[in-house]
Amino acid sequence: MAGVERVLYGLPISVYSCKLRLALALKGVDLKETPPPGGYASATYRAIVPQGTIPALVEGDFVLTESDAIVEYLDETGIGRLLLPQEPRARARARAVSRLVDTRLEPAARALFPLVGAGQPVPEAAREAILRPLATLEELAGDGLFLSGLSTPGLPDCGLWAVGAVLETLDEVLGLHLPLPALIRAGDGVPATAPHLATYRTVLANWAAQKTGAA
Ligand SMILES: N[C@@H](CCC(=O)N[C@@H](CS)C(=O)NCC(=O)O)C(=O)O
Repeated sequence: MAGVERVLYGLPISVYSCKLRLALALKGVDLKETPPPGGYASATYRAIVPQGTIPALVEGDFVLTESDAIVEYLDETGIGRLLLPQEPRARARARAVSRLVDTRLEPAARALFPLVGAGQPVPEAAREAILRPLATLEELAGDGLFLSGLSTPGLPDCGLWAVGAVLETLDEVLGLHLPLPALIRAGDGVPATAPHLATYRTVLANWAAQKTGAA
C-alpha cells in the first residue's frame, strides 16, 4: 500500500512468527520483524494490537492478527508469490490442512513446553496427541514432498515446518524418541526457507538450554 508503513510484530522464539517468516521467505518478501513493545500481551502492545498476540501486521489503522489471515491478506493484495492455490477446492483444502497444523499439532507440541527442564516424565497421552495429527498430515501429503499437495510448498507447509522444528527440539531435550516424518524437514531443502529454519533451531536450542540449565 503506497505511503503506508507496514509493520510486522513478531519474536524469534514464537512458532507462529516463524511460520510467517517462512511464508514471507517463500513469497520473496523482505519484511523486518519488530518485537512487540512491552512484550506480547502487554498493555502497551495491546494498545496497538488489541489481541495481544504475535504475529501481527499493521498498516496504518489496519491491524491484522492470525498467521493464516495475514498470509491470505498478502496473497489477496498481490504481495509476493501466492501461497494458496486459486482453484476453490484446492484453496479450501490448503486452508483446512493449515488449520489442522495450527489447531491439533501445534497445541500438542506446546503442551510439552512446561515439561522442559521440569524433570518429569512425559505422559503417553501427550505423545499420542502429537503422533495422531502427524500421522494424518503424512497421509494427506501422500507421496508428495509438501503438505501443499503441489510441487511447490504453500501455506500449510510453513506451519508444519515451524512446528516441526519445535518438535525436534522437544524430542531431543525430553528424550521422546518420536518417529518424526521427513515431511517436517522438507523446508530444509528449499533455498528460501532453509536459513530461517536453521536460525529458528538455534533459537529453540538456546531456549531449551536455558530451561534445562545447560546454558
Ligand atoms: N492462531 C494464532 C496464534 C498466535 C499465537 O498464539 N501466538 C503466540 C506466540 S507463538 C502468542 O502471541 N501468545 C500470546 C497470547 O496468546 O497472549 C496465529 O496463527 O497467529
